[in-house]
Amino acid sequence: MNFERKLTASPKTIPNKFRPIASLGNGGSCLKAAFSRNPISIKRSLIHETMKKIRNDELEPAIIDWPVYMRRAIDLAGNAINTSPNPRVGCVLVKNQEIVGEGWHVAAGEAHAEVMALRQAGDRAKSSIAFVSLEPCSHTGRTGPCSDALINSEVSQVVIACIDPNPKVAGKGIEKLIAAGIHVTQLTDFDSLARAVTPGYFKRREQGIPYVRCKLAMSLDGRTALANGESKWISGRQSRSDVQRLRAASSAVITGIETVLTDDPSLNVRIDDLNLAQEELTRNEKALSKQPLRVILDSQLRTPDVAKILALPGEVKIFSIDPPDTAKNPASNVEYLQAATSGKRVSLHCVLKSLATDFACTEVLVEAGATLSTAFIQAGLVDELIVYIAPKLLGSDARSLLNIAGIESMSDSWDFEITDLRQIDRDIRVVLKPA
Ligand code: AOF
Ligand code: ZN
Repeated sequence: MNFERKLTASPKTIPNKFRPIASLGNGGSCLKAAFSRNPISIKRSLIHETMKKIRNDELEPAIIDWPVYMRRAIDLAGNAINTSPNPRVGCVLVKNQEIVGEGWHVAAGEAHAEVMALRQAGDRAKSSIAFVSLEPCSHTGRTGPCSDALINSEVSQVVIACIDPNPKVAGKGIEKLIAAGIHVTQLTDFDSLARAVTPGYFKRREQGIPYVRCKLAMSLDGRTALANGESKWISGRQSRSDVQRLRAASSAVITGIETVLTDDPSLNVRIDDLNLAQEELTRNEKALSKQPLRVILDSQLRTPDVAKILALPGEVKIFSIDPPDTAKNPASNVEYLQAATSGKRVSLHCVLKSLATDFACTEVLVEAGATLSTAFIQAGLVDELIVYIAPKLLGSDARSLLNIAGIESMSDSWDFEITDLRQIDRDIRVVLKPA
C-alpha cells in the first residue's frame, strides 16, 4: 500500500486523531530510516584523542577503587522506575575516598543525576571526582547542562561509563569538561552495564525503535489457558505485582485485538499493586503519575467502544491497516493510527518505529496472546522474554504458550540465554534474551 499516495489524496479528511503515523513520512521505508543513522561512530573518533579510556585490568593502584564507585553510580541509576524518554543515570561524588554526594535522575523534567549529587555534596563537591554512568550533558533541555554544573562546582575529574548517544550531547559534554581543564576518563568495562540499566534509551537513539520486553505466563507444561479460553490467575498475586512493575517501567504496553476481545484487559499500572515502600512511591511520584501508553494492534478496527482499556485514565493508541472510520468520534484519550502493512497485518516494525519516533517510547512491554507474542518473536523484535512459570499442569488440551510451527530440526529452534532466574512466591520468573 502506498502510504504517501494515501496521505496526499485525502489530507483534510483525516482529523488529527486519525492520523497516519508520522514516522512513515514521505513514503520512505521505515526500515531504511530506522537503521540509517549512527552519529556516535563519528563522534567517538573525536573523543578518542581527548578522553582517556581505561579497562579494569589497566587501573593503577591509586585508582583501583574506581570500579566500586562506578558500580554504585550504575546501581543508583537503576533506582529510577521510569525516566522515559530520558536515560536512567546515576552519579557519585568522591573526595579522599569518601562519598560526599550521590544522586540519580528520577524522571524526565526533574534534575539530572549530577545536579542531585552536587546538591547533596554542597561545598564538598569542590575537588571531588564525579563518577557518572553517562556522559554529562552539554545542552539546555528541560534542565541546564550538567557539564557546566560540574565545572562550576570545581570537581577535579569526571569518570564516565558510556557516551550519550543524544546528538545534542554525543561527545560535547566531554569536550566541554576537557576544555575547562577537567580530566575525563571512561571506564570502558562499565559501558555495557551502564547501557543495560537504561536499554530503551540507547535502543531508541541508536536503532530508532524501543527496547521490547515480552511477558508470558504459563503452567509447568507450557500452557497459558484451558481449551475453553479460561486463563485468569495462572500466575500468583506476587507475580502479577511484578508485572505491574514491568508496566510501570514501560513507556507503552502493547496488546492485540484478540486479547482485548477475549479478556477485556485494563493493562494499566495500579499503584497499590506495585508493592512499593512509601519512600519509593514518593520519590517516583512524577514517573508514576502518568500511565504508560496502551497500544492495541487492531488491523481491522474491531476494538469495541465499550472496551475497558478505552475508559481508563491514560492514552490509548490503536494501530490499524484500515483507514479509521472518520464518522466515529473517539474519546479524547484515544487515537487511531493507520500503519504500514506486513502481509494482512499491521507491520510490527513500523508500529515500534512510530512508538519511538512519534511518542518517544523507550521501553515497551508486549502483553499479548500466543499469536501476537509469536509474531514479535518471529520478527526478531523481542529483546527480552519474561516468563512466569506457575507450578500447575493444565494438560495437553490446554492452549500452548506460543504458535511457532514448522520446526523440523533442532538447528531451527529458537535459542535464548537466561539472564535472570528467581522464585516469586510459588512461581518462577525466568528472564531470557535471544542467544
Ligand atoms: C545527564 N544526566 O541524569 C540525564 C542526562 O530534557 P532534559 O533536560 O532532561 O535532557 C534530557 C537529555 O539529557 C537526555 O536525552 C540525555 O541526553 C541527557 N540525560 N544527562 O548528564 C542525567 N538524565
Ligand atoms: Zn545533564
